[in-house]
Amino acid sequence: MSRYDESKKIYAELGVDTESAINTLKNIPISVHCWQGDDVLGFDGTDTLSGGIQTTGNYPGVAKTPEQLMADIEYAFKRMPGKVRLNLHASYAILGEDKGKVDRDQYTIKYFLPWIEFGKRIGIDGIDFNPTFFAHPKVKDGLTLTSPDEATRKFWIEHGKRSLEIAAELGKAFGKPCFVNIWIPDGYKDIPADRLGPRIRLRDSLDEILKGYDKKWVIPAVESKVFGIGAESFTPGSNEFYQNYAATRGINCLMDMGHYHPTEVVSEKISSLLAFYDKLALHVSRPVRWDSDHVIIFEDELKEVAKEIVRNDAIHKVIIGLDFFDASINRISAWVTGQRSMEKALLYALTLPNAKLKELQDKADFTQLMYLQEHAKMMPFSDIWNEYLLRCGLKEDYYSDVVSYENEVLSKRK
Ligand code: RNT
Ligand code: ZN
Repeated sequence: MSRYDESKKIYAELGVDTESAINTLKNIPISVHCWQGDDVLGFDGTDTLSGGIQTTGNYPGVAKTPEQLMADIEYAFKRMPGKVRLNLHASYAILGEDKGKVDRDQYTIKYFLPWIEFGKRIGIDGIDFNPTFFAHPKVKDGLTLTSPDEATRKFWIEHGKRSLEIAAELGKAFGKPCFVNIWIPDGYKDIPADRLGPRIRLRDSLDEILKGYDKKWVIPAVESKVFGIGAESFTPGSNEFYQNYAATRGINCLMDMGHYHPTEVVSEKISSLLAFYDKLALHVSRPVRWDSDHVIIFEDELKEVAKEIVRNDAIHKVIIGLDFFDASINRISAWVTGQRSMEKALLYALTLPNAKLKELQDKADFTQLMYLQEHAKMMPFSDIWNEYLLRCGLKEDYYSDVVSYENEVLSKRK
């Protein structure tokens, strides 16, 4: 009997069907961000990241052209189990001869057609999209949609509109709605004199952007944040602001795991939103002491997030997007490690005796609840994980491939 067959029996004794766990996981889409591959720089002009976010490290082999990034994505995605989508930022526009002639307020689907072609060729589930409100000369005094300067606001509103138009085309191209996340870097380093003004401008700018978007093909969300580097004292797009905005406008909230106070956790927030929204979105990330966007690993908070998605029957309600960027290690490895960690966490949650645990809570049998939760941690989970990889045509070792790609491709880049 194989290790999997034996473990399957051990799980069955606990009331867990590993076959159904594996089959469910295969169909949960994970939106994988393109920006791990090039340290969030994009192709539309900038060579330095700004907007309060930062990559650290200078591991060799960073992708510098669309061709390189596509090659890296293809290599990484081939080693990711399950259903994968590609998450693009507007700054990844492939402008060709229009470079330097068109700005972000004029982008159209034309500049993303190579991405559609690429996505279809490598067989992904679809493309998600983000307007890029950072790392651009038109960010004035650190502000975009909240700027008191009308021309600045107008430019970024137009960029938001163009992004929703592009998203609709991306949705149509893959026959599945395109998820669009709006995050702006706006904020103040020191104590502001006016907190309401920026928030009113943000509300009104968003209303403009969202006027008449294609509801069939676009799923918009807003991402809050507590602070950014250089914008420590005030963030107009706070949690309260966006939760109220999304609720009153019929759109969605996106929660990034690095965007709350250090003792707050996103796993604790998911159910509160599920009580009021049909959908919610996540940026799965790993903050270490601050919003550091470390590569996600198979640790407790990630497991807790996965449990919330699985236990609350929210697999079709929670849009899972990854958001981390580490420039200090091999970027292909960072991508695959992160995506596999998300998959592991979901499989882990799917193989817990969830119904039994809930029953114990409802019966107030907290002694047995603690016992069973601890017992579950000792189950032969790795056998189920290996079987899942096998059925996806993969193996646990992706490191050897990472090393050969580094030797053959990455190390030859200048
Ligand atoms: C920044 C936000 C945002 C970005 C990406 C690149 O703090 O998390 O989501 O990381 O859009
Ligand atoms: Zn994020």
